[in-house]
Amino acid sequence: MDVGVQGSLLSGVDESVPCAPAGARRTALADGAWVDVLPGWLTGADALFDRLAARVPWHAERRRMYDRVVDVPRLVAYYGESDLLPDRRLAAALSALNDQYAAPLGEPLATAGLCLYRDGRDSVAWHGDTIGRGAVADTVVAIVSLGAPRSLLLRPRRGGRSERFPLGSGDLLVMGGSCQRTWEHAVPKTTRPVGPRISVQFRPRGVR
Ligand SMILES: O=C(O)CCC(=O)C(=O)O
Repeated sequence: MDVGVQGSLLSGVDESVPCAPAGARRTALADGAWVDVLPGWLTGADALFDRLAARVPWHAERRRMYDRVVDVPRLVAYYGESDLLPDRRLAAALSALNDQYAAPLGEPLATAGLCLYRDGRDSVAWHGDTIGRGAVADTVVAIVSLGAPRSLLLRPRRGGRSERFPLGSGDLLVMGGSCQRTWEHAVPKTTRPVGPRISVQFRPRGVR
């Protein structure tokens, strides 16, 4: 028997292969953008969180902000399309997502960006994934959230009210259509005492 499966059965953690997220609920946003949400899509999410927290070569980044260089408030790791993902459940998740989204998108999700938010002081500022296809054409970015709950916010670039999507461990959120070029997303800081969260973002080749 597969040692990993045996281990997960013994520990009572359900690490079954995720199904294509056909039951995700789609919210149509303005300007041709949409968001699919499927709470609790990935079972065994806390066990996966623990493995990724320990195993992934997390690193800090620094960015120029005007005349200063500042720490990016989260740890990151990136797996390109020919890199081995750090856990086979991520490979299974990617495959299940492609069962759902690759055909309408016309290409597979291929890369995985990982962020580790150590606590509520870590965040990602308003942005769209506008490198590559996301700048000029519709695309898909699928996010699996692991660990502590945080909210992902979306706001239209042309102005207007933001939409809040609370994400818990194992939840799936997929941004599609024109979302990357007509809307921006962020995970704001919070003063609430929250534990660490890992976000796994699957994207098509070239989209960042
Ligand atoms: O934390 C998240 O789920 C979003 C991360 C994100 O938007 C990014 O890293 O570009």
